[in-house]
Amino acid sequence: MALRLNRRFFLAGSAGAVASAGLIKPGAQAWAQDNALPEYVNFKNADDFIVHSSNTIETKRGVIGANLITPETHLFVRNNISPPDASIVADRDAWEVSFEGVGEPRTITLGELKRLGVTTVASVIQCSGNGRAFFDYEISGTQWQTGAAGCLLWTGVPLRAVVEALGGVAGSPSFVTGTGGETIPAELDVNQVIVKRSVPLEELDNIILAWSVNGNPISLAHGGPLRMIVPGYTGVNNVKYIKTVALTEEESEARIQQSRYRLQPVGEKGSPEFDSVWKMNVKSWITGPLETTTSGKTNIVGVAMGGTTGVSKIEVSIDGGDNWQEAQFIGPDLGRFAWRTFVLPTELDAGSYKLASRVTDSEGKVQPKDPELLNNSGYNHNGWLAHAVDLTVS
Ligand SMILES: Nc1nc2c(c(=O)[nH]1)N[C@H]1C(S)=C(S)[C@@H](COP(=O)(O)O)O[C@H]1N2
Ligand SMILES: [Mo]
Repeated sequence: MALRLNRRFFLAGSAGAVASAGLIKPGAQAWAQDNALPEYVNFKNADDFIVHSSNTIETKRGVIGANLITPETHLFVRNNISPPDASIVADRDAWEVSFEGVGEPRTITLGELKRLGVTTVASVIQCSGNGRAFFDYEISGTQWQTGAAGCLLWTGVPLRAVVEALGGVAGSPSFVTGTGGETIPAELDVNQVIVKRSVPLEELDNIILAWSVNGNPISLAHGGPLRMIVPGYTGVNNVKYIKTVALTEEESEARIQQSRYRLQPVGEKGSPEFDSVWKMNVKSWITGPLETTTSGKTNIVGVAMGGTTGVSKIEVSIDGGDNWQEAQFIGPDLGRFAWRTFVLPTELDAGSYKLASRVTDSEGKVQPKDPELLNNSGYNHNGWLAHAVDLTVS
């Protein structure tokens, strides 16, 4: 089953396009077909993942279970371009980051950054395209289901502290623009492939430059030695291997900002006139049981998030949304950027069920039945119906 799906996704999806652009090495096709993991993520277990391509690796739905914190070993992987060489994590403290748009612009090593301040934030990292497979129209790009998301504890220096140490904000910028440290092959047009994302300046007090995740140095796969975390914003805004942080008047000129990750209507091309994919939205999904189980006592579990707000209520339906029961959040609330896990303890007789979940955020916003915004590239799907699970109990 997994093999068949992967093959279909590979043939129909983005991997082919990326391969033909020369961004992944030959052999990527083999990875996609036998579900083996590429070398740079060899600390993960292939059985936990759906390998769409060597740079596009989805966590299987059930793997998240009722776990509040996602270990790095279980986190999905997405690289728009091949990651840098592993040598960049050999001497982490020597990694250099340039700061621009501040009173005293300069380059700082990670070793020095570690002395400027430290904090920890629990934040969901979720690809903008998570749930793309659930739109009912055809969309090119990775057919992510639920597994391009995790919730992790990121530790690093608040960007505000760095800016203050460098003489404060210069001029009147509107954006924080972060650039990734990948080496771009000389034959490629830098603007077309560089990961250079801008987010509104109002995030200056939320952003951290993180060197550690869940208590360990961040792996190369997830952006080590240093990653810009923009809590509550979709994956692409959380730039890995952060090399330059600039406070800018304009949004990044790169294609990844100008025309990609835009919420244009179906059939239209992405451009700056449409909203950028920034804040995540209210969303939940069930992580178990999936497909089949035996009758008797069972825990229906899943994850629920507000995006940038807390959550206040979670409901579960076993009949496809006709009737709802209130479920319980599990464990501590790690703040508005984290997700919460939930459980509905129940007893199921043999039969067919359609399990759905619906979260309400702390401002009273209810997860919609259908995706909030139909858009050409299939971003931000948060509809509860398409995320429902068909379960057979025997
Ligand atoms: N430097 C850099 N940062 C990046 C990317 C990238 O290709 N290069 N991909 C982005 C995208 S699209 C996503 S979804 C997340 C994936 O993060 P993960 O691989 O740690 O799960 O990283 C984002 N940050
Ligand atoms: Mo992404």
